[in-house]
Amino acid sequence: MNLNSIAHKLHKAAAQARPTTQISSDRSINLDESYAIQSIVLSERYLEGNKLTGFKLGFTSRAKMEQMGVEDMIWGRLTTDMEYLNDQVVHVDRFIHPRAEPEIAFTVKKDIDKILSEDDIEEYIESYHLAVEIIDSRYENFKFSLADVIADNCSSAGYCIGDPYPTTTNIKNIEMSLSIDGKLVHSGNSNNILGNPLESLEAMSRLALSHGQSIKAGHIILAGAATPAVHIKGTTNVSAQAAGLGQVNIRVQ
Ligand code: OOG
Ligand code: MG
Repeated sequence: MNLNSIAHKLHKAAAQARPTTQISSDRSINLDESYAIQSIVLSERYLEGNKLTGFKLGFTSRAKMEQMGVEDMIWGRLTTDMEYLNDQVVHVDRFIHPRAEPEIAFTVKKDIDKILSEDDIEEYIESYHLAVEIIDSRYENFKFSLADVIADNCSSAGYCIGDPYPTTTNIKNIEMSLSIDGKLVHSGNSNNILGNPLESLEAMSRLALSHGQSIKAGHIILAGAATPAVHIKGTTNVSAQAAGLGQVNIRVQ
């Protein structure tokens, strides 16, 4: 199978909410090929009228690496069809085996033209948010290699961003948690994300620059989860909390 047909197979699996086999079970691919497949998958989404809304990092915490059995950071793209508002209903039938995780998100203020450090935040970042990310691997049993998951746009499926908080808000060393139907299921510290969640801005700007991908004003960046993800089929309410960043809810149907 060439890269186009692999991308098409992944796009179809997402569109039809039917799992597919791992690429690595048919042939070996390197990470450059995986990112090339991801770009083609995204072109198919754009052709259907969806627009790029931002970016996500994955496997920025040990908790996530260990849950999924991988060892490196990855990045993917977010699109308009993945957006949910706080308290919005999420119809899980559009997904295969969705999971949710609490995240920190950033809204970009100014087109990013360099690798960001903490000193650049005021100039380039508009606001901080708590978020819930919905991930949905297009592979059977949510099993993949690093190359597989990159090609699959890092399992990106949905995201819900909470209220904006100014960049003077402290987001280092804060507790983040995820509750399902009112019961706490996971909690973790924001510093589990790369030692401090602001580091994700450095990582995302560096990765985007090295792949020739521009990050523009208005884009969202998801920093990666500080806790493992939880299955959400059959639940009714998913909420994330983080000290100082409020709460984000999705209603699952
Ligand atoms: C890949 C996506 C990882 C995160 O926050 O670490 C991710 C997956 O676990 O399927 O979104
Ligand atoms: Mg995530």
